[in-house]
Amino acid sequence: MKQTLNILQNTVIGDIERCKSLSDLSDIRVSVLGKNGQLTAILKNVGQLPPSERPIIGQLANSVKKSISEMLDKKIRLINIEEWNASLKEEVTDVTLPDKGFLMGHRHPISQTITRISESFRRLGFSVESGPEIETDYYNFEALNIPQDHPARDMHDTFYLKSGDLLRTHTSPVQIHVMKHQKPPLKIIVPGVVYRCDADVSHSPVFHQIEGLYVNDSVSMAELKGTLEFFLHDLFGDTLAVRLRPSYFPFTEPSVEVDLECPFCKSGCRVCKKTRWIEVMGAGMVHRNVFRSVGYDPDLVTGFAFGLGIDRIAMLLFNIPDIRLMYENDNRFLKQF
Ligand code: 2NM
Repeated sequence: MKQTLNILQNTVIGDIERCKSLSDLSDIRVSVLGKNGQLTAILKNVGQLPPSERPIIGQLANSVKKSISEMLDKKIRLINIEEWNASLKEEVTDVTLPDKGFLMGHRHPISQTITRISESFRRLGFSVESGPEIETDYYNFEALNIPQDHPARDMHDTFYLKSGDLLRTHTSPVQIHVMKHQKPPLKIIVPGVVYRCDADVSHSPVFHQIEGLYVNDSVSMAELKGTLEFFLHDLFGDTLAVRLRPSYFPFTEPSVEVDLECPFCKSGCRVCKKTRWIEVMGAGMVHRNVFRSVGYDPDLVTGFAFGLGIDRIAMLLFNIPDIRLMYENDNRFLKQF
């Protein structure tokens, strides 16, 4: 019996040493130490031995069991480490492989246009201001010399809120806020989003405006023309002519429409419809009533103001055919700019 145990121990230890996988090790454990295993059978039969041999064989069998079990555990740890090392070797990253590329964000053409226009006016000493998009009737209309039943209110297609407030239809209410809080001289531009209930190829219910305001003593129409000419030449190139035509706005008197010589025109131009001129902005000398509503004395201060649609300028600068493209946020569109 002693010999059987020694032979068993030696063969099993040899088997374990030669073993290459965890599943083979598991097979060995079952066939030796399992319920019907070889060593288990021997241990079961110790009771049948003559009483003098029982303790010796019993002890030997138990120590063989212990050493086989320890061998198995040791080998399992070894194989685990080997497998881990092999997988590490396999998973090594080849840093010389080309990358998959990554998607870049793009500044929206409207943001780019706002930056360019603001930079241009900053060079003339204008500072950039902003204000709320939800306004009262007073700031959006009343203070701008547009009384309750004025026909200009119809042109504005206003979105009204349940509260009685409204979504600003232009950024001029910001100029009212600024004038109410600061004394002249004042030189500001206000870029921002505005809302009108209107939508087609050239109108979006949400669009962008920049309005400008210069208030001082003895501001002249000539300064207005010089300022706008500088700005338009800066943006579109200084070979293009600028002309003013008489117009009407409730908040300015006199008022003008500003045209720029068509930058695209050679012949048969779609942009200017063969007129050679594109209407780019509105402007004028600030109305005395506007100064009165902000508490300025219209006999002491003068000023000019102007406004332009950023979306239209962006469409001209980047050659965009439909205003709605700019509000869909389709990356195929955005990444072109
Ligand atoms: C325009 C055209 C002309 C304008 C007037 C004012 C204010 F607040 F000073 F009265 N802000 N903006 C103005 C003047 C806006 O947009 C076409």
